Amino acid sequence: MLPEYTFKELEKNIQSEWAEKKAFEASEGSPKEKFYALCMFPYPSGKLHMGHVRNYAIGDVISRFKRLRGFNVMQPMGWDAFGLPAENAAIKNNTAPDKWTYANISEMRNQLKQLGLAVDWSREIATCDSSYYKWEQWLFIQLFKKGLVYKKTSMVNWDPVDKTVLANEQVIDGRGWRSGEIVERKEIPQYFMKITDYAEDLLEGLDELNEWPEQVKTMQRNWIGKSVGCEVDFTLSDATGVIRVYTTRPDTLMGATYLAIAPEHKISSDLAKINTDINDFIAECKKIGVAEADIATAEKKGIFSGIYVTHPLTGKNIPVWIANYVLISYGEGAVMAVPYHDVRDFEFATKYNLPMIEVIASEASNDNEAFVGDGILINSDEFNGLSSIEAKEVIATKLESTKQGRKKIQYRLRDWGISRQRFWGCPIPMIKCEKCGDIPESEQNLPIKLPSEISIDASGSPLKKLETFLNCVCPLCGSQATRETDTLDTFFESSWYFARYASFDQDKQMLDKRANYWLPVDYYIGGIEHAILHLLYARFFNRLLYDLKLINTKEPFKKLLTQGMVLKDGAKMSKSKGNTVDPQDLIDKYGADTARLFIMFAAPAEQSLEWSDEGIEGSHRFLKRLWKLVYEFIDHKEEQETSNVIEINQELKYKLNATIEKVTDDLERRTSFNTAISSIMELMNMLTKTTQNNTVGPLLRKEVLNKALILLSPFVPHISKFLWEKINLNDSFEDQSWPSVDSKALIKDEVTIVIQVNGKLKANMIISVEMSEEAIKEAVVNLESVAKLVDQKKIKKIIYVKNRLVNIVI
Ligand code: ANZ
Ligand code: ZN
Repeated sequence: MLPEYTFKELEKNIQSEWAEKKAFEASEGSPKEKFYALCMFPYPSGKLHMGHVRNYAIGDVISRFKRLRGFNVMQPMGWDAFGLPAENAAIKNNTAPDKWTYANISEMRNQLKQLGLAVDWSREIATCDSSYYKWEQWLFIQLFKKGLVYKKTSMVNWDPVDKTVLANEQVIDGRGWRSGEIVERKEIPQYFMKITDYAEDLLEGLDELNEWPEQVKTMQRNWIGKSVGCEVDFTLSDATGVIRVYTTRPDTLMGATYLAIAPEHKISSDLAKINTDINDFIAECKKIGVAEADIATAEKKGIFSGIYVTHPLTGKNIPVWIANYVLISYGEGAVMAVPYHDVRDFEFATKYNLPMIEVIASEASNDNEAFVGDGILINSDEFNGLSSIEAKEVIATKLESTKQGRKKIQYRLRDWGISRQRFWGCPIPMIKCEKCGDIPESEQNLPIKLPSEISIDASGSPLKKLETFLNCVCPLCGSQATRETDTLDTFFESSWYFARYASFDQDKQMLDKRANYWLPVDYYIGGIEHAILHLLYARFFNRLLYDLKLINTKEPFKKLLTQGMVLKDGAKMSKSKGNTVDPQDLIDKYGADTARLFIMFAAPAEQSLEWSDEGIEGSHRFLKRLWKLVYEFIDHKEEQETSNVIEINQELKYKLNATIEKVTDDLERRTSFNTAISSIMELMNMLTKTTQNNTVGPLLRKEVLNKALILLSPFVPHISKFLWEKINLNDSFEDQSWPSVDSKALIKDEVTIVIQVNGKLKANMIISVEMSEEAIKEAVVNLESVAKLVDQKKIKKIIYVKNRLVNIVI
């Protein structure tokens, strides 16, 4: 009798067994090669969503596959637990952010466990735990001492009603999310990390990441934005100083007819003090906002500054304009304008009637638009006739020799502002002393703990009012001092958690030698939305840790997979669209194995996945058929084992081994999970058929079932283990390894060849691979269907392509 597939009870029992056996705890002492599989850790919002399920299902398939392949696998899990949503929820529900967060963590942990992930839960970390953030406070201090963390003033969003700083996400259409009031800009001192020191290394490192998607590497390259050019000094005509510009086109220097400087340039602000027109113009520019995209699309506007500079090569005077299209934050905040060859300068010069000189000859050039390409220099005196490439070199060298310029490499990447004026984050371990200034807390006082169970309201961080937190003693002079109340950007925590999993219980130092054993992460899986910031910061931190000699590899993630989105009715599944499917409902109704199978089968991992109820049903049906197939075998096992059906079905044996080969390649090299699953499904179909028409013996039947269950187990671990152990009563599934291919079985004894007459297909014939060419040709011409068509005497020649075709030419 066929027992029911009671997935709920079955999955629960198996999960308890894994927990009892500590089946997935990783150790460093194994003689096996290590494999570190990691999924981006979740923010504990309280409930798992389908995107999480997809992410963790993929990671789990990879880690289980690698375990079966004989690797010493570590797959850890933790919580990216600081951040704004906890603060907002705390304000809304009148609770403390830590309570809210820890309650969510325990709920989500339960849900994750129901998915049956092969996770080493003993290594779980939560970034809001002081045993974790103690070490980033320690790191902050080391970096501060090395000058890699520094303080400068910078702009924030200020809500004038709630009197608090707002995060960018809290500014909606220019207004505060709670007050609805127009947000103001305010300059306050903040801490920055010198990621720009690592720009070149972060760029070069990308070339070695050959297991990363090209798309992600391109996004990182663009973000770093390297440009090779030259800075040029233009002397003020009253000789009181210079204006330095950055250009990537020194070859066009003879075409520079004016300079354009940013409204925020020092010279602009100095002039604003004595000239009201300039002052008004600058005030107007500030309204556009500081986003580069806004500046690029805004109408070009400017005002003549009244001052002139001397052209370094011609000695002529050229005017200086203040222009809204020049960014203060890039290069020198000043541009040498070459209207004939630059789109923005052309638009500006046309509007304000400024002169243009054509200096790069081209057939394509005309007077209605800028010609921005390379070419041969004209109107450039001694440089005439040089190509742009030559002229870049020659002019730069000339400027260097007269000390009026120098070659320079420029990056778009800016230093990373890490201060947040929020409560629910890692306290910045700095102290403000009236005598000594900003100094780091002494290391033995770490961690600086965030006070717990503090309720918060909308009026900003409660740390500013908490005497017990604020008051401290200056570690340098011993006088009364106050603590920094800003906390760290939560990207700080997620930039090194992958290393901490290896040294999760180390309380004497940040990382120990176990980090060197496990790092780099061999396989990292997460959403494409983290392609730039998280992955760049993590690569940056990894280099900082490398330079502090805490780890000995530079890159954190060897292979990267960015999974696609989960869609429903063509739109991204999201709370705001109200089209979510709750993973919990799915698990309750069909079990984790069905959910995992559907998610892995419905689409290639990197593409978006369209939700489908029929797809879920289909996956569930497949598991029920598998269940039946195994029980039918078990029920008749004894009679089969004593029967004398001994025929070996060559075709099934071939299919089994071809499937093993395909699934292995799909998982190992192609990262193609859905095709792996469909080939196992085909194998199961063939087994069903051969069983029904009684053309498979018991030994092969058992072999196919056993091996297919192992192939399926990374996807559907519960049912696979359960059924496998039903077949092999005295063995444990956890001791099994991935099946290897019997290459002999992949040599087909018989092949089908096609038969052509004058190149046209006429028939098929099955031949034994051992038949000689002569014998095949003879058999073909004697074939009834061929004999009807061809008079043997008229045959001119017979062409034979081995194991493929016979072509009769008449
Ligand atoms: C003269 C010139 C002539 C330029 C020409 C271009 C074409 P990338 O490649 O992105 O690095 N530039 C420099 N600083 C700027 C700033 N703060 N705001 C706006 N534009 C600025 O861009 C470098 C080019 O952008 C520089 O080369 C400069 O214009 C402009 F036919 O200098 B060029
Ligand atoms: Zn002091």
